[in-house]
Amino acid sequence: MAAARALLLLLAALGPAAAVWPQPLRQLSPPAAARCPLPPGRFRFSYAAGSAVGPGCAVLDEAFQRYRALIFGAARPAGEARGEGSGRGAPTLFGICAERVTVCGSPAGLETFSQLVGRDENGTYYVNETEIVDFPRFPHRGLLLDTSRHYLPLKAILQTLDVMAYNKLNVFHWHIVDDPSFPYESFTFPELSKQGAFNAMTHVYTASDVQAVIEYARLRGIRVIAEFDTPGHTLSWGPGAPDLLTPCYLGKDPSGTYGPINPILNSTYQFVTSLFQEVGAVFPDYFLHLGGDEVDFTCWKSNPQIRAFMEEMGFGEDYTKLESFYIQRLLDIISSLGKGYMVWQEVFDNGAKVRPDTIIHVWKNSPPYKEEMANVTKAGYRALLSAPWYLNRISYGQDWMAAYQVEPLDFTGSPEQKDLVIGGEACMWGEYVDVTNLAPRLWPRAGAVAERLWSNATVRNLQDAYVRLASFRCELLRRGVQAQPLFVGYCDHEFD
Ligand code: CP6
Repeated sequence: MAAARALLLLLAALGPAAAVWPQPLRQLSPPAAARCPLPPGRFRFSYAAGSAVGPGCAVLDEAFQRYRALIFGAARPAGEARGEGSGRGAPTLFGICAERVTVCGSPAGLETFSQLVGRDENGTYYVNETEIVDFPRFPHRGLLLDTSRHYLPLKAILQTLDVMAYNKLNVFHWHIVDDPSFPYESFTFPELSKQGAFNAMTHVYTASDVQAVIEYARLRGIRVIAEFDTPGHTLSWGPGAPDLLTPCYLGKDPSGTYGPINPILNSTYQFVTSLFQEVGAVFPDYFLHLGGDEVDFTCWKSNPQIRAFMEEMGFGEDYTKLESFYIQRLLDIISSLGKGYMVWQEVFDNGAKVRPDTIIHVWKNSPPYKEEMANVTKAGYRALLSAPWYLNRISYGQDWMAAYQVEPLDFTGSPEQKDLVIGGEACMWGEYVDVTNLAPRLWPRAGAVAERLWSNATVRNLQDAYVRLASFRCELLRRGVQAQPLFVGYCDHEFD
């Protein structure tokens, strides 16, 4: 794994070790660890003397401010709003221990530190002496939100990004549009949201909303990968994009309903070129998610022009060939825009020729996902796992445990194949989720996925995880996140 990506957190902070979620790579606490009080008025974060970054690094400068507020509450003593982290290597004094908290790298280290801070009976903040070296197991630790089945207000997305950062999740997969609604406000094709959003005034993401999400995520060490799923899952695109969708037929006549994107018209490819040109520029991440899942062939089969095209191309009755014909052209368009792509597993299953750096997103259980992971990596592609992590699915009891017990590399394959697994994503599909139940359905269950993707494979003891996750969930409540309970019990701050 690239050294540049290393997250190093060294805490020579001054009792029993606090539990951290997700569990760090190494955490050493001396048997007789000293307890160091943290007086809010005197505490400072600073850059380590040998740190590669220093004051002016917006990601860390701003993280210092946020974590001060998270640890001590928003109120800060007069005159110290500025100057956090202002001196490179300046001694950061807190309390009698006169120790220093030093951070090089990502805001994930600050998150770990914040979880080590406790508060005693007298209200004094403290940390116990402990040394932590930490690094993620997988580089891609994602969360998918679906803003098409239900529109999620900007605030709910930003709060989710906060909680992702608390869990050290680092990829926000924004499944922004789908069949039910098109909330993305396109400047190239404004009609798409004007006619495809639930409400074109109130239920849209404007250019400035999208920028706000991207910047908010960036400051928390999170990448934003947008998904514009085609050729299926596009019904909401139809009203704002004449001739884009396939007209379905009933006998010899159009039925008035529409199917997937029409793959046989040149105008289709002109449209997707322009749309993805825009989307590729708006979302700075190298990767776009192109979807490609669940294409229903019924409408294509009913349409005489499509059938004539199938005949002409020699596709016979195999509509997966037509699907691949579309995907192939789409992938070439995305490549020509200088972007990389992720796709749902059907694109691979149907044999489309994809670029070697393509990421195949495994979501189905037929074939069993372990077989699919083996097949994808055997073919030399990078794999991303979601099949066991559909958090929109709920069941009575402690269902976080099933998500936690998944082992992404538990499939038949060589070490080289295992190296191609870049991580996974928890998915929150939106059919039954809106702003009222998003947070409790996500948290702390997505935390189980976060630890599986961050911590060592050997970290899988359920009793131990239960204790740490229950305490982390109480910390989420303290931070204002409506995270649901794991089981019977209480939190100190549950009514705050
Ligand atoms: N929407 C899109 C969905 C799903 C997928 N793609 C989905 C399928 C099955 C379940 C949950 C979600 N709602 N565009 C599959 C990737 Cl159980």
